[in-house]
Amino acid sequence: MRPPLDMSAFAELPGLLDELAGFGAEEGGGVTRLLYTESWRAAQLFLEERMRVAGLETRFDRAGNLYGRLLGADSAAPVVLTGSHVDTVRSGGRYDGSYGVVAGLMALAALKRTCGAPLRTLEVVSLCEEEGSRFPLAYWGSGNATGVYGFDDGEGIADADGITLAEAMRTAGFGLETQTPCLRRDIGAFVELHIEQGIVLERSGRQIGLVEAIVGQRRYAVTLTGASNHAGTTPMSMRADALAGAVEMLALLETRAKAAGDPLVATVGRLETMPGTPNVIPGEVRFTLDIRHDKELKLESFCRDTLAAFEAIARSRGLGFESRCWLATKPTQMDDGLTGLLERACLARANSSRRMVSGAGHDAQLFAAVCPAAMLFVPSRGGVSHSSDEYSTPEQLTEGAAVLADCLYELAYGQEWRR
Ligand code: HGY
Ligand code: MN
Ligand code: MN
Repeated sequence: MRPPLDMSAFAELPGLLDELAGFGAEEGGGVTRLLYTESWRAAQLFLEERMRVAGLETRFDRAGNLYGRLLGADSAAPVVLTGSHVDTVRSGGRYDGSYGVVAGLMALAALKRTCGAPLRTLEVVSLCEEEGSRFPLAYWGSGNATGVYGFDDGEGIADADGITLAEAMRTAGFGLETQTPCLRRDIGAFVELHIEQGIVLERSGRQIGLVEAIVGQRRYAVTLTGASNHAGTTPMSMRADALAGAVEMLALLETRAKAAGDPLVATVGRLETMPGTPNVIPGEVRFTLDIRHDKELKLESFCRDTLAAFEAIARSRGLGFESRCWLATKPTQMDDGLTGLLERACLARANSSRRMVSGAGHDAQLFAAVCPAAMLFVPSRGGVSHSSDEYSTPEQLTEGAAVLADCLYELAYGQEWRR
């Protein structure tokens, strides 16, 4: 496998990521770029301009997914797609998602400059709402592209301020009948480059992670209903304290998750108490659950038994209990053939690599249902992500981009179609 590009093709990559991080940048160094907000829209327009300057054909689909295309000689052949997302978690880092979009953009630009038009069309995509950090739904962009979501699925979904996804989409200039439909039936392969967001590569001293599988995950919205009452005059024996119930549940969740052992993880990322006043017993508590495992049956049984235990706690305290699952993705295998191609690209560049499971969810999970999909990782310093401390070195970022470009070259310029 002859690498078509040398590393100098990606020299600008770290700088471009820093520029992109300017959209939604916060004082403390984090980035908050939520779907359909002004900073998200500005980031997409910035990328569209960079794609256009690189000589790619650009287009948005109706959801706001941004594509850059390098048309292939055989326009009927399946499209080779790379990309990721530029929406972030609140106060997130500058590499999660953005790295795969910018590296993909630079790989297509460099392949165009160096190798001309490909045999098969090559595209890079910046997908919408991978995180699910503004709306209670994740993978909105890749879900629309792969048919998991229909366009009306955005109705009735609202953010914390009560703005619906459909309204926000229209405010950002998308969601119009006249715009390009989202569903793609022409994708032959999807390869996503991403930071690892974990500590495995750093601990094992490897440069590239070859993802064999991505964990399954369930996300829930839980509501506990008790009775708001006076903090001074209500005896402890007469309370229906929703927060005390939540505290007991969260302690049990941690005990159960530790007892289940790795790779099961369970997280309560958000908890709100109402009315949230120091001298009022909380009458209502809402919290989120994020539970993951790489085995579907174990994930299913842990969620089922944990929610049953929560209901028992609620009953014992005279609390109302309601849980709604708003995200359920199954553990997903990546394509062996594509992963082997990535492995050979690492060997050709003498990059050390290792196969691994991803504890983070990714858009590649959605594409894997409709075409061969693969992922490669570069190390995250200290395994930190979803934080302003998220960091990968310029060498790590450019090494990953070069291996991605090698793989895209084989798939789009190679004589025979590799699966
Ligand atoms: O939460 C995740 O797994 C990913 O960062 N969306
Ligand atoms: Mn993320
Ligand atoms: Mn991500």
